[in-house]
Amino acid sequence: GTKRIKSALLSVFYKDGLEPIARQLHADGVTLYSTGGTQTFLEGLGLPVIPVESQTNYPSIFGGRVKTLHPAIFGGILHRRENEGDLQEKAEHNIPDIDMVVVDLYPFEETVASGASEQDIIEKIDIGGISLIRAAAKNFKDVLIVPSREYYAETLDILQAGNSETSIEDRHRFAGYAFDISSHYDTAIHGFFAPNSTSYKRSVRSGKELRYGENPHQKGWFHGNLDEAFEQLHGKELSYNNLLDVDAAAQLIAEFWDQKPTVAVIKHNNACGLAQRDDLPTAWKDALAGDPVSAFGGIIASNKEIDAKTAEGINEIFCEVVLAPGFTAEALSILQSKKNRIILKVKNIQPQEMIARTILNGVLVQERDYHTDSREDLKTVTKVAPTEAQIDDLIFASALCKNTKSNTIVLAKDGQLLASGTGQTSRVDALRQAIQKAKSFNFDLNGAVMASDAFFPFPDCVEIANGEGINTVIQPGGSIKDQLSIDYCDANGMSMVFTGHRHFKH
Ligand code: 93A
Repeated sequence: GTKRIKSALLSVFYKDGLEPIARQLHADGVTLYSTGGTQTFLEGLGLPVIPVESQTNYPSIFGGRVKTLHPAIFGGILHRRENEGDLQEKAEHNIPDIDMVVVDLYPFEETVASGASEQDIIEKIDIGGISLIRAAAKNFKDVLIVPSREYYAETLDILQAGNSETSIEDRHRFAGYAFDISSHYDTAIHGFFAPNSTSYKRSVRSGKELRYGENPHQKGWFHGNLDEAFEQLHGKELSYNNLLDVDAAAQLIAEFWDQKPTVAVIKHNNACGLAQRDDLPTAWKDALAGDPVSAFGGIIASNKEIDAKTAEGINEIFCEVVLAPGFTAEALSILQSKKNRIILKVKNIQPQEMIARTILNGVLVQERDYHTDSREDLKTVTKVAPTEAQIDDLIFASALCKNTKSNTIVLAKDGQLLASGTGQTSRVDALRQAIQKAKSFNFDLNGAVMASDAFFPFPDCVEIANGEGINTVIQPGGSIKDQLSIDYCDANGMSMVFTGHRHFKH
């Protein structure tokens, strides 16, 4: 529960920002312990400080390489406050209480980046500080660890709000920060010593082993935990490719989560069917109609509880995974008739904020594309404006574009995906693929809308679209030749809106 800090050890490399924390602790009657430089700094502020040496009965030795590394200090942090034996030993060995540790590590990465000599870099490998961080974090039940000056602001808020009282939630959260700092620090040191080492592979392999990777001759692992996202109600273990498709399906259906009944069919990470209807069985039927050939072996995602009628429809085809916020008892028993079919009940779709993928010898990281185009984003650039019904289709198609591999063109009408071009090397190819596909399933493209994940560099796409009776277009805009596409639309009675947001997905 809640604990009042009685004593704190402050040992920081950069002293800036420490003053308000030290003053607050002092005002709350907290005893301050400290190492050499930090002690001098605090004394300069007129605050009373006890040097760690007076607790260890040892001087700082070897040029500061050993200053806090002593049982009196680590015992003060690590003893279990509720353990009789620990308390007895603590008294026997005259070990002080240390309820809070503030560390700011030797700046290892900064020293490497400055081009310093190897010897200077080695001296900046913090040993005592990293140990203090790990010890205090391990004992978060009783100790608050502030592992870097990055966390001073949050620390000060907590101290001020509670007069140096902390909650178990605070201490647990800060322990998380601590291991984030310590693992990052050690990774940086490791990177300096062994830039091309294989331990990255070793840590990658510590994940959950899958049957295989993308192909049977490749091994595969999964890192993470899907329990927060789904409850698996039935079926075999998710494979590497299933996991990729489930990710794509979950993210796509999340775009329509609070809307009317929507069903998506995913194949190789792209939607091959998507429909929004007043009832779920019809949404399923019209999603399947988008491409009944590709749907074979696909992943089906629904934004509403699956009922018996929908389940019967799904049962007519072979599909690997069905995911939905729920299943009626009858629907579940229908879907379970296929032994291997994976049935996932969605608990909470919360994709990672950061997207990482490996390239060559490195890792690329980016923020997720959280922007879903809405009415407020749309700017009509043509003389003719889209109708309300067309705007609904434009937004629907644009959300699909965002979740489809680039280059992509999505053709939709009346809340139904007619066809898309996926992952093509040119936008014109994507459009041609979509048109050809829509026609092969007997869709009439007259009055359909066209969405593009990125701008049109030339007016060719609007020209081709017009030839098929597609008369409404959504795209980000931003090409130097935008005006050519706009002029063509105006000359042919087409409407076009710009969103201002590109949605590449490579
Ligand atoms: O050289 S160390 O690894 N040996 C230690 O025992 C030790 N204890 C704390 N460095 C150690 N520290 C680090 O000293 C802290 O992480 C902090 O960066 C720095 C604070 O030293 P001072 O208070 O003397 O400026």
